[in-house]
Amino acid sequence: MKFSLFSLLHQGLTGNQGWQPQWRDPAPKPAYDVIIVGAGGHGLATAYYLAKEHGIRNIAVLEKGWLGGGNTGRNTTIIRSNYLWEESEALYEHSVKLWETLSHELNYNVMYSPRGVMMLAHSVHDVQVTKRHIHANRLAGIDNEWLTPEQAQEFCPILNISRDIRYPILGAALQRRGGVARHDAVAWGYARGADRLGVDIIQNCEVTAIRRDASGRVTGVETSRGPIAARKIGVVAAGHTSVVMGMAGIRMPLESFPLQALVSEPVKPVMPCVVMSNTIHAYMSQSDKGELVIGAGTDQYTSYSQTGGLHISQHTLDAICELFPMTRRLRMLRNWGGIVDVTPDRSPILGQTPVPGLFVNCGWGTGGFKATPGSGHVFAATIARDEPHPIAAPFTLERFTTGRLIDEAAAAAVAH
Ligand code: FAD
Ligand code: PYC
Repeated sequence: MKFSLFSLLHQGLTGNQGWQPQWRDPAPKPAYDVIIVGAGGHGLATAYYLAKEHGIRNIAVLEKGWLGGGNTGRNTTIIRSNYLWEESEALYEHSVKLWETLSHELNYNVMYSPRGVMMLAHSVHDVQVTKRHIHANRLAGIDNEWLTPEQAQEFCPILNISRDIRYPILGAALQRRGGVARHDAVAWGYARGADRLGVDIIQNCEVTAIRRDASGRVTGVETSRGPIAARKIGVVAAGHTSVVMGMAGIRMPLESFPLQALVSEPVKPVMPCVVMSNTIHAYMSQSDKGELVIGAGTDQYTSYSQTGGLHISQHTLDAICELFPMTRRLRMLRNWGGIVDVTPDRSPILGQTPVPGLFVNCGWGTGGFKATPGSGHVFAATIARDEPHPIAAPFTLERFTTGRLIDEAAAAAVAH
């Protein structure tokens, strides 16, 4: 694969939708040890760690579109580990720790910026739930602290803490180690690292069927570029997991929803941190280019449309103008959507499946960008060893039959 450092993909947050850098994809080999379906951050990170930490280098990452053109290139890049349950704390904190050294690991600046993520409380219920998360996090050694409205405004001076607004701010949780990163750099950093270790990344190659032998074990895939054999297959196709897993006869406990975001015209630095409000369906940060990066809740209806309903963005902008009155005169530059696949408990599914040789990594819903390094790291170990990595073990598909769910609806922090 050839590309220049500056010919990064530009989609969603970075604009110029559909523009692609020029390079030559390798021709698919007849057989691979592992095929990863989906060249988003999670698929690329999985391939990178398989090659780097497990010595498996005969890998293909198959992508129906272009590298990082799915949710990885469309998200608002919030990183944090302030989840409620121990299982999730372990998974997301593993990821935050990897973020802290990722630029060095990949020798590529992913622009991880731990500028603090503040989550607002607007009702008594919000205050109770938020404080419960803070206590749980602190017990697990994860930083999270309660701020009064005045302290919240001190941390983010453009925040409106007037008591007269529709949803007054009663306080906030602050995770100082939370922050943002540059999404396309993450995709390209992992792609470049995997490519150097011998991984084939093949774009415009849609997986259309999963092949199995008489015993039921996977033997490869059919693609828009012909059949490709493989001993193991990892499906990492966010938003479309049900479609791909259906090819192996597995019905997934997932629903796909559009999730939207938008950016303003660039302005001088006004927003020093990330602020999220689940209750009024809006969150905001500022990119290094100066654009205010604004996100909404999910659409109410399932859909594979990468646009979403305009009324959702309208509602979000109403909320943003109330929370940050100085934004009222700003123009919006672009909006876009991605398709997120959501599980009943809002936690991901990570691990083996009933089909021998078939692995799945999905269900990150509105919150998988932050998990990219950790998810790839533990999923690679699971594929390589044919047993769940200890951090991934609670997130298997079986929890939907055993009932051992990991309910992170509140920690998702994005309205569903
Ligand atoms: P993707 O990047 O979507 O990669 C999956 C790939 O699979 C795609 O490129 C797709 O083309 C490919 N694929 C699908 N079907 C096939 C097939 N049949 N054959 C071959 N390839 C196939 N998370 C956060 O943590 N913080 C945030 O601030 C945040 N904000 C978000 C804002 C928006 C607007 C959206 C949409 C999502 C947001 N998320 C956020 C969620 C996050 O983006 C995702 O959870 C994460 O990026 C998923 O990464 P992935 O690599 O699994 O998926
Ligand atoms: O999971 O932190 C998150 C998030 C923020 C915006 C979308 N998802």
